[in-house]
Amino acid sequence: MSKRVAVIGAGPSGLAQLRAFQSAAKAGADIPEIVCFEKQDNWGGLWNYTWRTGLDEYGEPVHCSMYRYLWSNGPKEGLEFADYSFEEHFGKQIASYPPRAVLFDYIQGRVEKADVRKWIRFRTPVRYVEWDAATSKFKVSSHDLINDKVKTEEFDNVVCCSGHFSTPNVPEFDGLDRFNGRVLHAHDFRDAVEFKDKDILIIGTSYSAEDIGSQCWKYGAKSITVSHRTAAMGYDWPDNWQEVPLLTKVEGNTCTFKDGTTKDVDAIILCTGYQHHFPFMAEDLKLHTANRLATADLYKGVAFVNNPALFYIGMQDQWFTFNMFDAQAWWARDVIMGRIALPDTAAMKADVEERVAREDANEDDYACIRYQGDYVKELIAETDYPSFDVDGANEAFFQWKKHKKKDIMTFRNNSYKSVITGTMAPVHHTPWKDALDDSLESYLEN
Ligand code: FAD
Ligand code: NA7
Repeated sequence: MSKRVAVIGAGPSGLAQLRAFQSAAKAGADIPEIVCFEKQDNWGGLWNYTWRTGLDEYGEPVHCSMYRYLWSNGPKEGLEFADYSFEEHFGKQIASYPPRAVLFDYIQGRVEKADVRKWIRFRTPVRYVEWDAATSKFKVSSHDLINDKVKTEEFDNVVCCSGHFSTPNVPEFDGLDRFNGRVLHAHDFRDAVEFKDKDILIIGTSYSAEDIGSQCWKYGAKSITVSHRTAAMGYDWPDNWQEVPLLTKVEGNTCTFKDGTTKDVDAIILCTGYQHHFPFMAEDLKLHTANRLATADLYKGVAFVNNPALFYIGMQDQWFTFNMFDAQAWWARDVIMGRIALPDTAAMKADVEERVAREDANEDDYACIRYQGDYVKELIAETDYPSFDVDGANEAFFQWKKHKKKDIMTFRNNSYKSVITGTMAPVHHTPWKDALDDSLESYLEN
């Protein structure tokens, strides 16, 4: 096949795309030439941890938003690859909420086995992507940072897998510029030990707020105050944890909230989410969407409606992650290889609208989980991605939500059944709150 395909990013989504093409080649298909551009020096995306914040050694924005001691925030049974089980990778079943290093190892195992590292140009950020109507090809400019060389090449397709939890959304609050403590966004949070014995204020109520607060609690923060814009999280928090309305002003170390109450704090952590940010895309190729399950402008959540030679993987808000990226990557592969035909623009736009309306009708998180599970089912039914028990994965998420509601500081001590191998995960040897060593070696001691 004479086609050339550019994949932007070698995180879980980009690696899913590489594995999708490799699996077709292994089955005897003639596949396009694949070039994957990755700005970091290794694969794994957000799971590739660095202590760095701000700019890296080349002056590039640091991609990593993960931190030390991060454990999976959902059960691994909800994300397991259908073509590469945890048991295949580790040689045994492991507990359900692995720390970052363990999941990184698992992600890496599949692509090492597939031998796709040779397709990746590391330390090579994509600088610009534009469509050339005259040739019906993309022009992709990338920067080889090590040799400081920029080059422009032609591609038939582009698959954008650059992630959307790396460029922070940073709101302003009155008085932050005069706060007598540290202000940071979750993107720059690295080590909860820094906040031992401190009073901290967290803004936001989603995953980052819940988990960074829990980390700080686990590693000895004096108190945690969480400020919400819309609604409190409402878990049964430990005694030194309180939920308050939105921050209205900061004077010295004193924070005032919408209900007039105040709290003196040492640090403010803005867990206020991220932006879909594609500075390297020409304006007519740029995805503009909120962080939601039904993204704007993507047919089947993947093909860019305004130019369906371009695909975006993993741009949804996520209950399902690795296995959903796989479903999307297999589907994009099959469009690129001519196995799936796209409808006309009007039909693609109608598909987007229908997904948005259906998401808007979801009444609660349980409906949202089913919605995303149905989406995964829909895509895998159209490709040869190994079918798996998506309802079983939904069930793991339902159990997870119930376990969180029961006790937010012990939910990670539970275990669930693999939907790929059918085996039950062991209970971890140490409860999460007492497990201070998050290394792979320690986790696998079970
Ligand atoms: P990313 O992992 O963000 O990877 C994108 C890649 O693209 C990066 O390697 C980046 O360097 C590269 N890139 C970006 N721009 C360019 C460019 N211009 N040129 C070249 N390369 C580029 N998910 C779970 O399933 N479980 C969890 O417990 C979990 N915890 C999380 C905790 C945090 C703090 C965050 C932020 C996210 C978490 N996630 C979790 C969700 C996470 O989004 C996915 O697990 C996954 O990392 C998304 O993969 P991705 O490949 O789409 O994006
Ligand atoms: P999310 O899930 O996008 O949540 C962002 C949170 O930030 C959410 O609670 C928002 O409140 C809040 N927010 C956003 N802007 C503001 C302002 N201006 N003021 C107050 N609060 C605000 O991001 P996360 O970082 O938690 O999670 C991202 C991923 O990281 C996730 O997939 C995990 O796996 C890990 P709202 O409810 O909109 O009022």
